[in-house]
Amino acid sequence: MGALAQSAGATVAGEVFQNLKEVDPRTFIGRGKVAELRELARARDATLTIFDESLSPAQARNLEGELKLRVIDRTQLILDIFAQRAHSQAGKLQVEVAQLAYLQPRLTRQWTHLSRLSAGAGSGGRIGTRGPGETQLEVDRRRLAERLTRLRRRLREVERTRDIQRRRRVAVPYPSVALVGYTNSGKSTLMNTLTGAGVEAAARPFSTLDPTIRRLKLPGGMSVMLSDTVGFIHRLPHQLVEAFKATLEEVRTADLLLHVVDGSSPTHSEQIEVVERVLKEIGADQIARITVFNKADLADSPL
Ligand SMILES: Nc1nc2c(ncn2[C@@H]2O[C@H](COP(=O)(O)OP(=O)(O)OP(=O)(O)O)[C@@H](O)[C@H]2O)c(=O)[nH]1
Ligand SMILES: [Mg+2]
Repeated sequence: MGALAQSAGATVAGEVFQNLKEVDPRTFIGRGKVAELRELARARDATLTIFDESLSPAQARNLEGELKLRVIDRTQLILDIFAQRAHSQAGKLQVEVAQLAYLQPRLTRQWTHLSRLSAGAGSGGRIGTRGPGETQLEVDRRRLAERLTRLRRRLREVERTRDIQRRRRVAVPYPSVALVGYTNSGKSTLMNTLTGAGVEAAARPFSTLDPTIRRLKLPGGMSVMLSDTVGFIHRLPHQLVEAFKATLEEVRTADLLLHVVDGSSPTHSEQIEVVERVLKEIGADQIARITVFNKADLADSPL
């Protein structure tokens, strides 16, 4: 989690953990933890709180009130990283759709919350709470819905274009092989080593967002089309999976998957499970798969 926050550009001032038997519906963490967090944040001059969980809109609002700090959750953090990394037009489009889809229910509830407040207040209290403020939220909500519709339409066009390109490739009788795996496992490095594609590879999560496809001639003489795409992560926001459908289509339609595993990661078994879950979610779990244990040079014991 700290690594994820750092890769988004944050400096980690401190971390607080809590084992929860039961989630506090109001603030997610317990009352005592909220106080502890507030003290720590103050002592370390923190300017942002990131929760490694999904917060409901109300919980985020209540926490911001009590901590007097901006609060974001795991989904927002991942969306933010994706937004920073998106370069291509399609990539940016996909991220914005995911961001707006995340924001939509939050705007709605905030709006109902405010409208309830103003309706319940006495006539004096209503001054200034009616009219522009409320209308603005309605306007925001409508604009957001319109923009989301427009962007989803454009995204469908991207999907269509990629589909046409894919059909063209299918017409060329090369089997397709897709690299899949947890983020930062080394997919792009392998792609570059095998094909010299020159894809950016970096020691941070989600370096790759856009698919790259290259022809690869196997030692036996047969050629395949090798594709490198976005990596997966534990609890990948479903808004992202939905928005990245066009990108993940490369995986879904592959003849063979190379599942690249970071063999040096102490959590590689969990990462394998995460990847298998996402593959199932996108309907790619029936495709033949070869597991590639990577970073063997860093692993303590041979795998
Ligand atoms: N030591 C070692 N490092 C490796 C190996 N393969 C990749 N790396 C490093 O691991 C980091 C991540 O590699 P990438 O190829 O960008 O990983 P990726 O799976 O494409 O990651 P995303 O696109 O961000 O999901 C980079 O710093 C690579 O240099 C390896 O076999 N050994
Ligand atoms: Mg990559």
